[in-house]
Amino acid sequence: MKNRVGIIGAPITIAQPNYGVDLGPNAIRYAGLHKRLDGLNVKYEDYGNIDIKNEGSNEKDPKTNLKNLKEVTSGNQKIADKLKKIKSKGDFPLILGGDHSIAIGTIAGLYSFYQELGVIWFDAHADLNSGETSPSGNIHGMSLAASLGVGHQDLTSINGDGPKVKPENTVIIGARSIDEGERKFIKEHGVQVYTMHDIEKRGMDAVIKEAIDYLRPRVNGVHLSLDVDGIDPLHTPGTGTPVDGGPSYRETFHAMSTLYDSEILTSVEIVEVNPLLDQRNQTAEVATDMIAAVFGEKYI
Ligand code: NNH
Ligand code: MN
Ligand code: MN
Ligand code: MN
Repeated sequence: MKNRVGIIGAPITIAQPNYGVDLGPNAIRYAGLHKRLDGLNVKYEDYGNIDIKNEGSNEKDPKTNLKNLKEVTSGNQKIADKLKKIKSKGDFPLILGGDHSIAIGTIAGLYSFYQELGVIWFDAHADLNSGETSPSGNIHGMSLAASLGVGHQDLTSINGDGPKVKPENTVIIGARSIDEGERKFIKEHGVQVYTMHDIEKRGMDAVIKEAIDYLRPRVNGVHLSLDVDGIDPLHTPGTGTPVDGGPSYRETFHAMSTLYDSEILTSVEIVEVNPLLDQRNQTAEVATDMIAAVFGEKYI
């Protein structure tokens, strides 16, 4: 990584029901993020946390089936603006969530710099719901759809109307909890999805290499959006919607390490670390290990 890394905390919590995910950025810092980057000789600037107001009614709006739309929109607007600022300085963005709705803001901000942005969405979920399909009304389950231009207009028009990323430039890895409407979305829009079935059958090494080879000729930048619930909850229990049967610590570390070697990434975000649901900050520690791997940490 030749550029300086620009670290931003993005503590949105009200796009999902559990409080505490706003503490994720600091939990990752306490787990030793700066030291790890120092150890790798990675230069960075930590811009601290964006000031987010996490106050909403937490009620589903009967018209839209969305919770806290206004507040989630304004928080993501701030994130998009901040992204544009640090990208203009030439920084490599590293965004610490916060719930996964923050991807709407980061990807919208990145769109100003990459019209052919590739996205690697590492997650137990597909986050391809909208008000029409969501079983929960939680916007963190809609962030990839919104970035693809599908969903409420307020969410799809941050930093300009319409899609910020194309379905054919989007790869989901680790999915194992996909809602009915999301299945339809995947079929209709042709998003590339590697479920746990593919990982089990072919191995993480083959899957991550195929994802890299698929994206490389198509895009001019790649954003990694790493939802810690993508990792098996044996390793990352401190997250709001854990799903059993995910990639192990080892498989995930290997995927991150392979992404580093590929030199394909232009931004990284890690989301859904919730220290209030955790044991001794272990989820933030695993998150920090994965960040270290993606910035070049090796076993030897
Ligand atoms: N699919 C469910 C929903 O839309 C759960 C989403 N939860 C997540 N996504 N943590 O990554 O409500
Ligand atoms: Mn997610
Ligand atoms: Mn998830
Ligand atoms: Mn450790």
